[in-house]
Amino acid sequence: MQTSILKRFAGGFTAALLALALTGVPAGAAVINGVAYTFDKAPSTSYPDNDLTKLTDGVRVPPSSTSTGFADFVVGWIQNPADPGTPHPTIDFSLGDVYDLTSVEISYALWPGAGVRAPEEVWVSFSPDGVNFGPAQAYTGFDGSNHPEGFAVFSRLLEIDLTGHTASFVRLDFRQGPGTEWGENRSAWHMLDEVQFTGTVIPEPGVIGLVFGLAAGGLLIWRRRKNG
Ligand SMILES: [Ca+2]
Repeated sequence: MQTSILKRFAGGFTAALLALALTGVPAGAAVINGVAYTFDKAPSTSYPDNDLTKLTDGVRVPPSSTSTGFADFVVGWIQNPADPGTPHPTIDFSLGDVYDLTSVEISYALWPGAGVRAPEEVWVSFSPDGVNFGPAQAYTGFDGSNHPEGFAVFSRLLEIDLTGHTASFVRLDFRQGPGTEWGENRSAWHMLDEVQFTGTVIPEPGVIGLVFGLAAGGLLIWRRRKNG
């Protein structure tokens, strides 16, 4: 009986280690559902997000040779050519719980023929309360080049490693590239169609207490049965 419990425990532990080794993702890390978000600046009325659902509905731009229907999938902010430094959309995501984060996958929409290219970088910062955010870290790696098969509209993914960060709120602050000419990473627009976070929920102290309490209770019953 005792050996069988130990074996089962060792088996579970080995499986968790194996999952970590195979995927690089800690066992228990999963896509975070129910994420809500807000913008600091309203998107263009041509590419709005009135219900605040476009970035979390799991739907991305289907690659197409025409732009028909493109606006249904994307949220877009147009740059002011006279002041190309602004506006940069800043988006605050509320994860709904405290998470040990693994990654964020940003899907950015592209329509190179119409000046919709990639951001230059995104500044990522974290908060426990949605008010006080830590220092932002800049991430690059966006690719604003044309689609290899020549589609007019499509989207690309940038996955950012967030391991080591614990937060309930994450801020993404998009930035445009430097220079004076539009290019692959100097877009007339910032357009996004999906943002997905992955992480492991951190149980609240009350829940941890409950789990330990149940485990202790189980041990007590087992001992009583063994001795009885
Ligand atoms: Ca979407």
